[in-house]
Amino acid sequence: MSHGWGYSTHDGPTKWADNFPIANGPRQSPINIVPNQAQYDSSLKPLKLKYDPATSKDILNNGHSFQVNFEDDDDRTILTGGPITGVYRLKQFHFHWGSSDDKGSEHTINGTKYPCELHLVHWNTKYANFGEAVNKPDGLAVVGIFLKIGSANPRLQKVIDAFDNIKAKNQQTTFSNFDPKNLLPATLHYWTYEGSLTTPPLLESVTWIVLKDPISVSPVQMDKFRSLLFSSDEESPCCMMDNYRPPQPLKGRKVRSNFK
Ligand code: E5Z
Ligand code: ZN
Repeated sequence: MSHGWGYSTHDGPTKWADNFPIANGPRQSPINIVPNQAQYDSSLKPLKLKYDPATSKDILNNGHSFQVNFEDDDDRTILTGGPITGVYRLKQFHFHWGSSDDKGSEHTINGTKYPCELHLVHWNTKYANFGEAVNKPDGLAVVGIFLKIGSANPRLQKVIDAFDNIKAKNQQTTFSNFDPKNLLPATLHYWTYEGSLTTPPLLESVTWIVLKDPISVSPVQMDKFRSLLFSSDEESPCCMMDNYRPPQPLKGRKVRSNFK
């Protein structure tokens, strides 16, 4: 793995520790969640998401996934409550998915994978900016949402319709007036634990908030995710899929839930 990292045999998750030794650290993500071993915690607050669609900025193929970026220079789009203290601003959201609909999520439930997982990435405003927060133990809060195969999700269509313009690595286009609140399931029951980024540099800075209820996505919509490319326009085309890290050892951490 001489340059960068990816999801192939030569540069994938089993190789990441060569360049990022924290890959074997005490609080790595994702994990397998065993609901029967999670502890209900009545002191956990409801999640509060205050999202302003005017803060959505652009959509980018970063060569590992695609992400929608948000203006994060004020408190228009924030996460509070849940397991966190203070105010966390939304920086971006992105997805992880498989080469077929029987795999693709990062977190698993009792060893079972969903076809796709959405990550809403927020940073703690006790730090000056995302870059300052990203390596702090309480720096980030990521809300993870599973996607399950079902009817086509009209709330994903605007994202999918942008794929024509970001097919290859490093392509970017404006993405305005999108409300990520529309991507949340109806109920916000969650599991929470202390973890890490699931991609290099695998920093142990994430309070994970994994929602119990999935949102829907159709097989045709999932196929459109797989039409994106890992590769740049200068390289031979390589479809973006299986861009997930497998579950990592729990190492004595506790998983809590806000529901029984
Ligand atoms: N999949 S995820 O939600 O866990 C996630 C969320 C955000 C990132 C990665 C995965 C992310 N990556 C870039 C990290 C970064 O933001 O900017 N790091 C820069 C500082 C650094 C090496 C420190 N680089 N050491
Ligand atoms: Zn992610």
